[in-house]
Amino acid sequence: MTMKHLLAATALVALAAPVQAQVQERTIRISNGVAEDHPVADGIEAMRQCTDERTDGAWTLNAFWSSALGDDLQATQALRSGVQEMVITSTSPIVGIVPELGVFDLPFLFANAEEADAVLDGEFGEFISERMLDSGLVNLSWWENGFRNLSNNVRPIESLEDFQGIRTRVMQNNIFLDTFQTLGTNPTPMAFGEVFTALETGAIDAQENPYVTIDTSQFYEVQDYVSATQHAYTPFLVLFSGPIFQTYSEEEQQILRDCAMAGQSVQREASRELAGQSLERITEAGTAFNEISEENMAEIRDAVLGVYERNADTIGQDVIDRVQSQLAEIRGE
Ligand code: KDG
Repeated sequence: MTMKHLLAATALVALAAPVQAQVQERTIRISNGVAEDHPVADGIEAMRQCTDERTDGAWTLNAFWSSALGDDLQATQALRSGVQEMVITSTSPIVGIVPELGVFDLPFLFANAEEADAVLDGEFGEFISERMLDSGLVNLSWWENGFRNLSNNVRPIESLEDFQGIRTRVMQNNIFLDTFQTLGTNPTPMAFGEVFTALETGAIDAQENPYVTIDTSQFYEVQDYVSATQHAYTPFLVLFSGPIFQTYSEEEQQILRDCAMAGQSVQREASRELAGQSLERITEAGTAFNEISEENMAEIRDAVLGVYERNADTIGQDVIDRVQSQLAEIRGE
């Protein structure tokens, strides 16, 4: 090789090097409490296809299921200290870290999934994600967990009275604790990974989750009744470790954000499609399902109105006002 060729080759390498350095080999571990057949897996698969394309296969996304890497709270703390990359968790188990997230635990906040999408994908979702940055958490996207419904082994829940005395697992979250105490149940906070066994052994009578989770975590096998209480919509956060995020190049950070959004549409669609099928599977397995009359739902809604006021200081009254004003706008009020 002549000197001229050598210089040309060196210049090429020099030119190529910074580009190369923008995207490095990465292994990203994703912790999930839900099981592998939950629609979150569809979202992760879409995200993986996207990162494969954008990084030319330089990234490996490894998903762990059924709390194999610890419960949601432990996994989220591991993100904050920079020892793990990702967790997909419901907002509720981590309100101790970001109290503003408690806004999504308020009973009957959203009337339907369209409202939830509009709020989460709009100004309010952005505002909450920004608040999370201070806690070392980067929310890449809002995915769907779904409307939550109560299942139990005592009786079908058809009215406010029916909640009385039922030993109910709630998430580790004071707002859920307040809601279910107010409804008259006997609530016990517990991590998601312990719920199946607690139901199976009879340590508790009830739990509350979307149909998709009742199906994919097989709670229906150890529950006699599922009632359409639809009492809360607690979204999924697609969280990335703040300390690790900072070590990624700008291009890599953008890939993460774009690919989590690519996963969002697939995950939400899969979740909505599966909800009906899940309910069918639950009832086919012999678990009785019931809706609640409009009149009785109104009574249940009224009973928990005080939860908003009692938890306003913790969540922040400004945060509650903000979401309610966005909802009023969406509802054309
Ligand atoms: O990891 C799965 C959980 O984040 C989610 O399903 C939480 O809804 C939840 C529950 O009941 O704990």
